[in-house]
Amino acid sequence: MLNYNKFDVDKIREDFPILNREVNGKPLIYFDNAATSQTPKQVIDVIVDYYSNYNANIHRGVHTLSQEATDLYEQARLKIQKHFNAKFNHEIILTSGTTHSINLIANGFSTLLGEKDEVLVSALEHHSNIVPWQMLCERTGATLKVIPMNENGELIMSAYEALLSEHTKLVFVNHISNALGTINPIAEMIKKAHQVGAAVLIDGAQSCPHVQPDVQALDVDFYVASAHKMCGPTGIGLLYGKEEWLNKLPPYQGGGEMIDEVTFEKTTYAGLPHKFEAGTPNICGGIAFGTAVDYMTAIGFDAIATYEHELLEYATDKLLQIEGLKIYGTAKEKTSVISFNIEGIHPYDIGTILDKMGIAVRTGHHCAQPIMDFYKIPGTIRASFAFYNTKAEIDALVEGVKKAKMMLL
Ligand code: 7TS
Repeated sequence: MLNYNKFDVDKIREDFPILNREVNGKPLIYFDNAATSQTPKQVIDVIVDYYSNYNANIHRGVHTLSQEATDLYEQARLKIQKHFNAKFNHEIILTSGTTHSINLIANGFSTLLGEKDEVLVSALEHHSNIVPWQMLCERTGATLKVIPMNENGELIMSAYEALLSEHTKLVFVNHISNALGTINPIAEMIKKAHQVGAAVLIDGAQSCPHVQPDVQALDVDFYVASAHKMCGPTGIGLLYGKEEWLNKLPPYQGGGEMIDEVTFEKTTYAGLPHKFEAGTPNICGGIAFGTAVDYMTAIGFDAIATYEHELLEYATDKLLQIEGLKIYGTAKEKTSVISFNIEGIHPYDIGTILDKMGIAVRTGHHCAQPIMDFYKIPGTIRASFAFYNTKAEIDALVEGVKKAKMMLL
């Protein structure tokens, strides 16, 4: 087990081989962490070990390799259960990621909603927490309503309360906005939804790299996330669901692993979590997800949050000194994401010049077009920081933006 007694960014950076590479002849500065985080060697080692030593299909072989792989996969589920403080191990469904998890729930609710029902989505959502619900509404005739936001990028709680009624069956909101970094008041929102009998799905894709959610304390019905944003591999993520809800929902995909008995007349389904895990899963990814959780826990989520907040304040202050630079998303509660534009310059042009300097940022609408429409902009430049970034890298970003501005104006 790792032991990081004191938060030491130089020591942490040694865990990330990719941070040693150059891009366009310059040391890589990676500020696209909200899209995907980098992978520490502890996680890479587990992936290499899996394919080198015990690659086998799980839950079905009596042979040693299959048993070893099954044990490690199920141990990973236990680690994830503990991390999110789920009451039961079988409430953790391993999926291919946030998008898969949301679609699984949206599909399940097709059987539970009707024309009089309403579902609420926040104005701050990623497309993957909008489109599956629109598809659900098309299938069921239910109505999708939007919880509005203010100029700072905060949800308007009085409007949320006004939208809630006995018709509201589901509320879906992200814990943290990927485009603006806003931390939403989800505990309060869950409580209010439950008062009218609505279930709540929290999209934790952007929160899990920064905080450790306690699903029981939150009393949330569904919580979803992707491993690749929290130091794990792509193609694996989780759906936490309360046991009673998961029992109520039908399976999403049919196939091997999710059945109890199959005949041509009738098939009965397996219990949780297997009912929702058809086919051969991402075995190596699941095991490595467990290691990523171990890794971040060893660094410490409190230490991560404190350090990243320091980076956020430092970068906000420095960037705002650049004339013509505007930050979108100025919520009081905010994580280490800065979306900005420079007057008169297209975000894409700045992003391209920064890349020439080895600095990776994301430009565009960040799969959150309604937010861009709200601000009447085509997109932003987004710098998103992780616990392995440094103030020196932020200085380089600020200098890079200044240079780009000079070149383009
Ligand atoms: N929800 C939120 C809030 C996200 O930020 C993302 C990905 C997703 C859902 C989808 O996650 P996936 O792992 O299933 O793809 N966000 C981003 C981003 O901000 N830039 O690239 C991907």
